[in-house]
Amino acid sequence: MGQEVSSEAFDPSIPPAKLSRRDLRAVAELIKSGACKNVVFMVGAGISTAAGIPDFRSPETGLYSNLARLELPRPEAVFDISYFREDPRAFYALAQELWPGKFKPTMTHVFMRMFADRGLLLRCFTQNIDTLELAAGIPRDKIVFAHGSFAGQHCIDCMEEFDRKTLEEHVRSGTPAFCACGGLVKPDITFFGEALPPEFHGSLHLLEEADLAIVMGSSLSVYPFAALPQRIEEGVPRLLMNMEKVGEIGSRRDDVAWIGECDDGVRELAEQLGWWEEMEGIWKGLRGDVGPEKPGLSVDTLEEEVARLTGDVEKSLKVAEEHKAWVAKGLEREKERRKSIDEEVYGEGKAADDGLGHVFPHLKSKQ
Ligand code: CNA
Repeated sequence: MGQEVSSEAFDPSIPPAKLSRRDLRAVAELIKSGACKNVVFMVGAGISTAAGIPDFRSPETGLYSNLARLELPRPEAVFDISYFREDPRAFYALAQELWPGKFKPTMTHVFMRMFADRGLLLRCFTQNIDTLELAAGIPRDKIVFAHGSFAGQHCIDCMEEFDRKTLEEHVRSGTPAFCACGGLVKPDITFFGEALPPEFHGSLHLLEEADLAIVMGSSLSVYPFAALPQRIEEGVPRLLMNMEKVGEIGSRRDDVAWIGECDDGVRELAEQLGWWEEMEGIWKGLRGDVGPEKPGLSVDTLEEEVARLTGDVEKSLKVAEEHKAWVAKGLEREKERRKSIDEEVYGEGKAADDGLGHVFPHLKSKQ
């Protein structure tokens, strides 16, 4: 079970203004009073760990620590557009594991849907790419996929839309898909080195309209998303439900920081709101007969997958010699492109620090 913690930056003797206390029960009371009609959620990988999808940064179980054992120059490379151009195989291995339909929404996803069902959800800003928000029944127009998602797919060169079924077949067979122009195809997930989708920037103004903000399952370490809680107006209650204290939530009078598993936190809140029975019913209905929770992505599975993909890709490149030539040419082009960006950013003859996010420094992780 979780616990409320106060922030060192805030004098806990100062009473809250909107909330009766700084705890979950007080947040539930506020919602029940009818004062919250424009609720904003800001969520990250931690809300999907209970579904079996590892987050990035949890020690041992996180995706980065798993990927670190694969032959990547660095774990983040799996989401780096420059690396993808050079070698798409690791990403395709991951895509096969994360392809929508394999995982079921968690209690936390259903909790957010309960707000949508009641007309109280202003927006759910998610960093996740697993589309479990949609699977939970949250309407598409209430979700902002801040880092893109598997919901669309395009060529990374000519940006032409690619046929979904064909990409799905490629992902399933583990063979990178190429567009008619020769460019690689990837799902519309925003990689390091790419601009965030327009829907992210176009929705930021909504944060100012929020009358309650709930942050769940994020390390708040990837910018610009990490700065969203600061855009909530002063005086509007903000609730953090996370395994660890993150960001600056706890620094304002009406901040509540609850540390624990978000599924436990939402259950507690739902019980206090009188939503629990309905919520559990929806959750069970969505799970259907899926049986026991799918285990998380194992390192072995990923390693086997990358090994298999290596074989498959080589086979398919043998059959399609022009693809091989294209990959070699693309590599050369990419090296040239990186070199000229490095020179532009760091001066002639100077290399980039780590090749991550230097094209769009604001996307670079703090870690
Ligand atoms: P992160 O940096 O991995 O942080 C996750 C946070 O959630 C950490 O603070 C954890 O302590 C916390 N956490 C983990 N499990 C739970 C839990 N059950 N209850 C409460 N808190 C928990 O992930 P962020 O989302 O902050 O980082 C942004 C990246 C992660 C985005 O670009 C995503 O695309 C990317 N990502 C997404 C997925 C997904 O779609 N499910 C999976 C892995 C990474």
